[in-house]
Amino acid sequence: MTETTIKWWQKAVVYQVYPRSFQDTNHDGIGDIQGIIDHLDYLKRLGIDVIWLNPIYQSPNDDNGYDISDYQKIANEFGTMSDFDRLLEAAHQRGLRLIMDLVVNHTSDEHAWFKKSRASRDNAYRNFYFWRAGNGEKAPNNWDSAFGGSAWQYDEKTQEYYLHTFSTKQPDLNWENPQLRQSIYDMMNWWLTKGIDGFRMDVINQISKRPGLPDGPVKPHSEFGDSQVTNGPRVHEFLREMHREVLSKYDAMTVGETHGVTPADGLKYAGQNRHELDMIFEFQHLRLDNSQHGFGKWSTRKTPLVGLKQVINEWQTGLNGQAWNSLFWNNHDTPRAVSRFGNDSPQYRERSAKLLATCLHLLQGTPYIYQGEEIGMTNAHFTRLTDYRDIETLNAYQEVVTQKHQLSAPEMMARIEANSRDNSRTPMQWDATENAGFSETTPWIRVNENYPMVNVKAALADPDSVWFYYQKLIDLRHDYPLITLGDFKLLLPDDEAVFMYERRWQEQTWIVICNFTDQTIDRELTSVVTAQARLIISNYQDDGGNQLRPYEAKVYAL
Ligand code: TEU
Ligand code: CA
Repeated sequence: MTETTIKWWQKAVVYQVYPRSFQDTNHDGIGDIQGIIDHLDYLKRLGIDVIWLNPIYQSPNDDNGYDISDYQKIANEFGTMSDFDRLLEAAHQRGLRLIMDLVVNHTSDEHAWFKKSRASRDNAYRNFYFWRAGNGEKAPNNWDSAFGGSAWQYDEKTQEYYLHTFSTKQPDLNWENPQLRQSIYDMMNWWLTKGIDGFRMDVINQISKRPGLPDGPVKPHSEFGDSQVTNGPRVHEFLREMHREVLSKYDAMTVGETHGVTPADGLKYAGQNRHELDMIFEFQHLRLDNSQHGFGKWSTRKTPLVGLKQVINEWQTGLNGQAWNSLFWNNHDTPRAVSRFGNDSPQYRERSAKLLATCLHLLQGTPYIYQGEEIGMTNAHFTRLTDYRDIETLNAYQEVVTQKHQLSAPEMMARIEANSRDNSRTPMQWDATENAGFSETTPWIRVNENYPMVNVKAALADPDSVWFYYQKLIDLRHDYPLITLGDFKLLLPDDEAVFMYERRWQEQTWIVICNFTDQTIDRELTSVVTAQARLIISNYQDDGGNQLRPYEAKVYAL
């Protein structure tokens, strides 16, 4: 790849907006489209190129918009289609692109297709979904749902079960059915013709189910089997068809959300000549702190740095020159990066937030910033279950504590505090006024209590803030092709404290050095960092040489 052949999305920085929690303008406690329009200049000033919106379609909100009842309507609480059109135009006027969430593994059970599907055993929409007879008194197979319990729901009306790999209100679409596929492509063409710039595709590697829907291996601590719906036999065929029927006609970007993939899978989904997707979100780097005792994400372990470096190394080198990485520490399904990988104590919050930003934004790939990350927003640290809203969190508590008595309430609350998706869904902290300037009324979910300290207004008043550091990193990416194109080489792979790597492009070499601990440590750097090396960016005011101070990050051009 050279500077002239690269695509616009390879040079871009994406900012993820979770509309429900971004800015409320009509005083109902819920963020809305007007709230996004009001902050476009803010985003432009930060320097980002693309906005990704979490779902804003009509939805009964069983899973905050990931249960869509009409793909071509905007949810009332967010506004109208003409509000959306104004947003798109206002973004484009500022040179910002806008991509939408595409949720086509499932719909809401309130979608017109499902209502018809469920009405009788022999209707034109029956095969838009998976309907099966029970296995005696039991569900058709042993698959579990991501939100707990069986992935099958019995429906009285026609006395069959339907498949839902997420909540019971999110029936899985049957991609084996060509009519369903065509309906999806029509809808995608409709949005792209409207002028949107691409899609983030929800659980897109789950759309091809294994033929015959066989039982999966039973999971530890569970009566259910793994649904084994990822990377099914026809997924690449479907994606290529989608490319042919839709994506090939536009200059749009696509990023697939793909749990359970390796770099080898990444080459298939996002390989340059594969005609599938432009890039994918992989999750190996977010799985390293999972429970080792069958509780999945519900754990309080810390991510081991050596493992993290290994995973990132595999993706950086494995895709280099053949496919394209997406780079992210957090999103609306994860804890906040600074709380998870850094240190959210008042002493180190800003320093470690900048460290994480440095480490990520100097990698090869397209970086994604999740709203609030640019001011170092932290986990919510809620202590009461009633403060949580997320269906995954609430279901997990019921299952683990109330039904199965696997963990005590305080044990599970600690795990929820560390991992709940609500950690990243608390309202955006704009200023120190009530409700953090998000809303004039009580928000749909509690504001993080640290908003008087951690907010945009305070960040913009401080030239040394996390915010200005992100702005500088984004500028650097736009100015130096090395950041976009350079080869990656991991240095000190076994060092448990320092994440150090090299980027090389043409005649240039840069070195990135990040101390992931709260200790001052000594590393012999003079053999790598030559005397003429120029310091490009650092999160300390001066250069401490071989002394790496707590959470110090620095980048040199050799
Ligand atoms: O997430 C897919 C997914 O697998 C997650 O739900 C995951 O199981 C969980 O968050 C890990 O803790 C996507 C969306 O990003 C998520 O918000 C939706 O709930 C889900 O799909 C269903 O649409
Ligand atoms: Ca509102």
